[in-house]
Amino acid sequence: MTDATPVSESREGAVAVLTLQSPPVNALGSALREGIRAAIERAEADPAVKAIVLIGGGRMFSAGADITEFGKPQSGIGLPDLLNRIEAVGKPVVAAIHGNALGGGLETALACHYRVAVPSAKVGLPEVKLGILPGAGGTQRLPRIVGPRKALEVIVGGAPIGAKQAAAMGLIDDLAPEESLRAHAVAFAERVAAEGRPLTKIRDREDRIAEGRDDPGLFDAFRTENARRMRGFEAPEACIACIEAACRLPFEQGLAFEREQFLTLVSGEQSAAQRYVFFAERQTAKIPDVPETTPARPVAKVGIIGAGTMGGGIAMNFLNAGLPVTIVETKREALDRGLGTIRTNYENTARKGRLRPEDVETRMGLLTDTLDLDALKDCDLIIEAVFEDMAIKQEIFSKLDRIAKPGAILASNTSYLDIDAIAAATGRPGDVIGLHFFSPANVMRLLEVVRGARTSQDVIATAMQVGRRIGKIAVLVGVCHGFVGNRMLAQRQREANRLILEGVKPWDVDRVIHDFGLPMGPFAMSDLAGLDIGWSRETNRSETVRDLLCEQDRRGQKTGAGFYDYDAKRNATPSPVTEEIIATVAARQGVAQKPASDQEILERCLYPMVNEDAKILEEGKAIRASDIDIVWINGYGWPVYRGGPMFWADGIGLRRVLERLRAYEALYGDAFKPSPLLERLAADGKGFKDL
Ligand code: 3H9
Repeated sequence: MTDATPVSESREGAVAVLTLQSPPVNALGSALREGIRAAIERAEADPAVKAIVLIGGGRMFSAGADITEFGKPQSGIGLPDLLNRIEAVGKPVVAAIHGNALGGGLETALACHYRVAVPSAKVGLPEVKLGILPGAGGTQRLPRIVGPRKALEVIVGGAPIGAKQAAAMGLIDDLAPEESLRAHAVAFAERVAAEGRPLTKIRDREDRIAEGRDDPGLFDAFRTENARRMRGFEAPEACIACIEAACRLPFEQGLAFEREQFLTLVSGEQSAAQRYVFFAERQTAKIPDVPETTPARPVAKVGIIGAGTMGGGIAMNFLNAGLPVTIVETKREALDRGLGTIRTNYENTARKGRLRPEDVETRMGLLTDTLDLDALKDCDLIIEAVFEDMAIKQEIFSKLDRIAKPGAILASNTSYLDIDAIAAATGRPGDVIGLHFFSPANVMRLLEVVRGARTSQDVIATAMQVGRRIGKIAVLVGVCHGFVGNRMLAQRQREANRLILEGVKPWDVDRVIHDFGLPMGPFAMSDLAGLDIGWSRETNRSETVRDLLCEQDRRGQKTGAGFYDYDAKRNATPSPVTEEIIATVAARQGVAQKPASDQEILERCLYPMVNEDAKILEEGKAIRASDIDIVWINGYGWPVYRGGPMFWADGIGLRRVLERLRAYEALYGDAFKPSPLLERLAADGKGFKDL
């Protein structure tokens, strides 16, 4: 056994066992590829070897190609050639899979003659999420083994599937007991060698792809069904075209087609952006002054104050993760309403087949409801989710200071208030932190973890870990109005409001933002959220467009009208009433009417956000530019194929962004005043990526 090489070779009787040793994920970089080739060729040449088992050392079989190698010159054998080489071996080659076999990892397994896996293993072709496609034969081999319909789901969907499901599809030949994969795979290999079974090469199979030849319409049907989630992305269409080619062309020609498509995508802007996002997401966990070794506090019991939309949604995250939750309200009716909503949400999910009916009860069984704040005394983490009112929050935190056990983490879900002022209401500011969930809190992946001036390091470490435990992408931010995400949103909203007063139609602003790739524009979003958030008749000043819309009970989708008119199915149409209201406000304020091109709309909405990002970085309210990108991708639907606002601005070039900001500053004043950081980077010909 030689451990220093990326592939260790050992022998079990007549079976050569080749173990991939490239931690942490056995990414198929050049050294590992060369290692596999050499080991395979040795085993093939050795007459004493009758069969070969390829198995992953460490946590998994393989996470696929080494993503860091993309865009660099290739060294050593390429993955497609290596896999053709494996497939051509004249002895049975068996892939033994545990952990993950993803992307090139699964493609490697598909080039083997047999696949054995433990039930907990996951297999998949997630390349589409990196803006590419399986480029080592995956689009040609998978349809030949599972049929084009399933291949479309796996390749275009990109989600991994469990080994049992994969076995049911015929993708896995045999399931092994969890604890004895290696022995099981060796026995399997011995058996097939002894039986002299013909080697099954997936490339030779024609039976499953017949479906695609007999019913070529299935591809267009898939395109139509999935148009919405594929909107704006280049890779999904290329994946579909390759699977279509698999059904149409001989294997080698199909491979050549796949290669061509792969090379186009991998050198394109979308894939560069999506690969950047992959690494950026993983960066968020790294906090310079809170090392990964910081001991976290145990969190076994959670308390939530407020059973409204946010409180209920937050509670569901913890229930889903199997943590008991105590939820507190001031009035019985509010509590019952909140609990009813949680139950309905679970029941709807169960009805759609995404949750087992018995799990609804298990999750509800973890929930305790109470009107008594004292019931939170033994909670490890308490999250306050009441109205955005500093006085109320301070009162709650001063009560919590008396009630909560020592060491409990006291968190606020405020979306913009000062965490330090909230912490000051307690005698333990080190235990206080912000946990800003995004609505709907049980769905949205973003969690802004807001560190106060005195929040202690272990509280930060615990909050980040808890975030991951409940499936969120946790991003650490500092205290400022609106933190990172909403602070940027405010910039866009201000400009969007100014544009409509100048006579640009709200639907034109929305169209430009939607076409850019966001799920909806600012006015459609306001209608969805409700225009009356923070508005009341008592305090109404009849000044803004929103004031006038709300006065007429145009409060958004829920009242059937807002900026848009809505039909019973909530389809939106532009409203002449809104146009009149806007014209009235513009006339009152004396706003000069002027048209704006789509380019101007886009720049005026998005460049101030980029400028604000630079200020956020200067003030140290975010650790790194990529964290800001992750906030906007996961909290606001920024298109991942554009890599986040900072990445996007770097792509345009900060000199150009600066030039446009200055031009708008001359027209509109300070709102566009470039930040010193942006000026400095532009002057040096640098980007945010260089920070
Ligand atoms: C492909 O295969 C193309 C082929 O079709 C065609 C080729 C011609 N490469 O996520 P983690 C790093 S494309 C390089 O924290 P987990 C990761 O950055 C590939 N590095 O672990 C991290 O580094 P650090 C298709 C990789 O247990 C460390 O490994 N495959 C790769 O939470 C640990 O990762 C995929 O898209 C990689 N392929 O999750 C799968 N993968 O410690 C991508 C990981 O410095 N990978 N790293 O921050 C994953 O989805 C997850 O890593 C996995 C494990 C689920 C496997």
